[in-house]
Amino acid sequence: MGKSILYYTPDSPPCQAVILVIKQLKLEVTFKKVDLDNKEHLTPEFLAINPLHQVPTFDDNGFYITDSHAIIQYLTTGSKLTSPDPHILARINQIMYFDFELFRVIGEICIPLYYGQINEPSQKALAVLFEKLHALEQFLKNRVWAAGEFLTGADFSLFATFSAIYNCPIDLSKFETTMKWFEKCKKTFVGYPNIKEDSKNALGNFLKLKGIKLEFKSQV
Ligand SMILES: N[C@@H](CCC(=O)N[C@@H](CS)C(=O)NCC(=O)O)C(=O)O
Repeated sequence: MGKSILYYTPDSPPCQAVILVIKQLKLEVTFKKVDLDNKEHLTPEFLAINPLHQVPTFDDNGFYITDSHAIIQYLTTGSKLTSPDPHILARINQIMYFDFELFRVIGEICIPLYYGQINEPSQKALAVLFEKLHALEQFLKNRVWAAGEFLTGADFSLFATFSAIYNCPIDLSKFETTMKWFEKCKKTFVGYPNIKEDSKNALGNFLKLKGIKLEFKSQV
C-alpha cells in the first residue's frame, strides 16, 4: 500500500472499526482527525474527497474510499482477515450489510433523542433493534467468529457497532452468545486498548446522563 491517510473521528464506531483493522494488520497509515463539531467535514476540501461528508474516509495515494465496510474490505484484501473462498466472502458480506443496518437503527433511535426531537426512544425502532440483536445471537450460536470459523473484517465492523449499543443504557443480558463473542474480540483485537475510552460513545453517555433507557415495552 502506498502513502495512505485515514480521516477519522475518535468516537465514531465506523472509524473505530477501520482503526482496529489497521492496527490488527499493522498497516502504515497516517491518521487525520476531522472535527465534526467544527464542521471540518463540510469544508470544500473534504467534500471534494467525500461528497457524503462522512468519516471514515480513506485516501490510498489519491484513491479515495468512503464507508467503513468498503474500506475494511479493501484493507483486508489478501490478508488473513478474509478469504478468496466464495462461501466465506458471502458470509463476510452478509455480516457487513447486517452491520450497516444495525448502525443505522441505533442512529435512528439515538439521534432524535440527542437533538431533543423526542424524549422517549421510538418503540418501533427499538423493536427493529431487538429483532436484529436476536438474529445476531442466532448467527453467532453456529459460528466461532462473525463470518464463520476464523476472524475476519466483519468482526471488526460488528464489534464497533455493538460497542456503541453496549455503551447505551440497555439490557443485553439475554444475548449471552453475543456477549461472549464481544469479550473474545476485546482480547483478540490488538488495537482495542487504544480505542476503549473512545468507544464510550457520546450517544450512550448522553442517554445515561438524561436517564433515558433503551427499553422495549413489548405491550406497546
Ligand atoms: N455507513 C457509513 C457511516 C459513516 C457515518 O455515519 N459517519 C458519521 C460519524 S459516525 C459522520 O461522518 N457523520 C457526519 C455527517 O454525516 O455529516 C460507514 O460505515 O462508514
